[in-house]
Amino acid sequence: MARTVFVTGASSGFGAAIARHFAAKGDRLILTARRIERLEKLKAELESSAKIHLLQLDVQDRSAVDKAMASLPADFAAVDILINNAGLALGLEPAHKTDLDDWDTMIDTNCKGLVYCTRALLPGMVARNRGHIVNIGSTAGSYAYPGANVYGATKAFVNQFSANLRSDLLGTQVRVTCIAPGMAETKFSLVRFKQDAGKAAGVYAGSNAMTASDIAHAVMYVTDQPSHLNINHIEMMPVSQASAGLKVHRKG
Ligand code: NDP
Ligand code: 8X3
Repeated sequence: MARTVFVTGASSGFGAAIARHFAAKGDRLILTARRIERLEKLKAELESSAKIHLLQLDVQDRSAVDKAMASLPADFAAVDILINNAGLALGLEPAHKTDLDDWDTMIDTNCKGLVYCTRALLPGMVARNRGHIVNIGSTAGSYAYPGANVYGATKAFVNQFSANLRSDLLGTQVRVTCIAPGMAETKFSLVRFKQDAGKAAGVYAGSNAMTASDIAHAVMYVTDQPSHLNINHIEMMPVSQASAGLKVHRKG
């Protein structure tokens, strides 16, 4: 049976790949992001295989999130799967040199936006006793690296919020999964380095990084499990990436 899937940040990267994978199964999709023209292109690509509803949505805007959910057409209103994917990193400077506005934006998007979307759709899932929330975290939420300061902290929030949701939802059939990828080649670094294409390309050069489709495969795996089974957490990295030990700064 076709599922109704709500994807945040569907205009690029993981979100667009996730949309393609669900569309290939014939699921109904609500695709959201700020850049509506990109969503329109994706809809044109996918609408031969899936029913698609687009919403221009900035997840940082709490009242816009509430209005968007209330505006869903009847055949899209009973959301089965929420993919909380919209997010970003801004900057890689040490904490004492960062732009505080960048920190605000990351917290407002990666934490508050994710919470707003979850809170808006969760009551319906609980009432129907059916649903799945898939949160896109990051290895940056578990492993510290220089310049990850607030970005990593927002993803640690995603990880713990996911675990805490499971506690609250015990006794219901609503599932929660956190998928925490390491380095994957998308527009992520272009956004982080504020459109500096050279710097962004340098992140992935020679790394054989993961692709957006790799992450979409993981999303399909967790959402295709039989209904008695909850995959709590998936951490995934390219083989070329690993946490490689603590560093010591020595005098002299
Ligand atoms: P992209 O930059 O390619 O895509 C990010 C998506 O998030 C875009 O669709 C963008 O849409 C959307 N977005 C950003 N801000 C907002 C907002 N305020 N409201 C609504 N949508 C928003 O990056 P990725 O696909 O790589 O990133 C997707 C998620 O994966 C993020 O949460 C990121 O932190 C996480 N991640 C990425 C990794 C990587 O290495 N690429 C690794 C681990 C996690 P628009 O600008 O049109 O609004
Ligand atoms: C993105 C992965 O390693 O760039 O969340 O922080 S990393």
